[in-house]
Amino acid sequence: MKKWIKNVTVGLVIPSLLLLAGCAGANGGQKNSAPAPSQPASTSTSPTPTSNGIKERTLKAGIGLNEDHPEALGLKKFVELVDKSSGGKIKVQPFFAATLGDDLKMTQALQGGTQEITIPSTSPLVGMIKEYGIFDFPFVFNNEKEADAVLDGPLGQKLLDKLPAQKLVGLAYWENGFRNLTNSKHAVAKAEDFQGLKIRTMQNKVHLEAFKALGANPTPMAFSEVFTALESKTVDGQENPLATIQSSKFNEVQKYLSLTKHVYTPFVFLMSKKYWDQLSPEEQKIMKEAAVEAGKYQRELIRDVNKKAVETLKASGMNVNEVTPEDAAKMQKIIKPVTDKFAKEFGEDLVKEMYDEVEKLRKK
Ligand code: KDG
Repeated sequence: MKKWIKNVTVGLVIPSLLLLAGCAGANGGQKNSAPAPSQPASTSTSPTPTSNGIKERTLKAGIGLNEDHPEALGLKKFVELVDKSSGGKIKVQPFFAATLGDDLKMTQALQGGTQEITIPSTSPLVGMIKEYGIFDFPFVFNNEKEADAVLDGPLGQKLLDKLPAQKLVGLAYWENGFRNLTNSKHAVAKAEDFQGLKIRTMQNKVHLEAFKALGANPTPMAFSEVFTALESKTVDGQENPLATIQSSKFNEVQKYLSLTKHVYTPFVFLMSKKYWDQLSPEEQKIMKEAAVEAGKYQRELIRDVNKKAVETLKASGMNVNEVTPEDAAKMQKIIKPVTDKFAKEFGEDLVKEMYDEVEKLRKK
């Protein structure tokens, strides 16, 4: 090869390889990569392009939970990381406690391009991406490790890959966690104890039908309305992870906490696809890396909070009860016709893949 051709080839190939390596590295330990970085759209409203592909930008990120919840602290970490790796050029403004709207409203704002980031539970997204409903099946995971392995593995990625068709980009899974029941009437330890209880559920048909099968009277409602509904006794109870029960002060309006751990809910870190497509590959890498990194921090934090929460909630006057594995198995049996029905709707192969993966993990 003539020397000048060789030099040009090396000059072109090496930077491209470095860029590709950088993007692959952007996935961190998680395999849930975002779609391939795309070129910035010419319509970008953001000013001052710089030589390293990072523009000055301001983004809005909203969540439904309070500012002291680990999800909020994870979001604050994301803000810091993005600020640092963009050299102070990209500013993310965080909004807590549903000030920008509930999970559904914010996700729709992302689709419309009027908000850039939200981190909802996967459950309210089921109307858009039905397959996310598999994570609403009760008693699938025994612990957080199993959930991490499935979410950060091929199945979690398969579901993230469905988001761009809905004008969304998923950058990482964070943890909402195992949900537990609270109510103002009585302790719930057995399947029969659900009978007649008016329970607020997320806006999700698996949750709705599962609680109906148990004999409860479920009402779907946005999270931001739950405290008032409990306080005014419009509903008797609700179900959420311990960190949320504590942060949202449900203990002030609920006497009984039953450690049902009936389902594990993931959070999914979403960005508006409209906005993502305006970002340079360097900016996309910054976002992806920060979402994954902040997610690792958030998972650790929430697990720590959950460990201490039972004692704190007890000390605040809540009556706390456990549910035996035998009683949990009875509840699961009652709900089985519901999950069988939804498995057909969401994809039996996908459901099988989830259970097979969990089985494999348990054999390790
Ligand atoms: O910010 C996330 C919350 O809005 C949310 O998803 C809470 O699990 C939740 C629920 O019960 O609605």
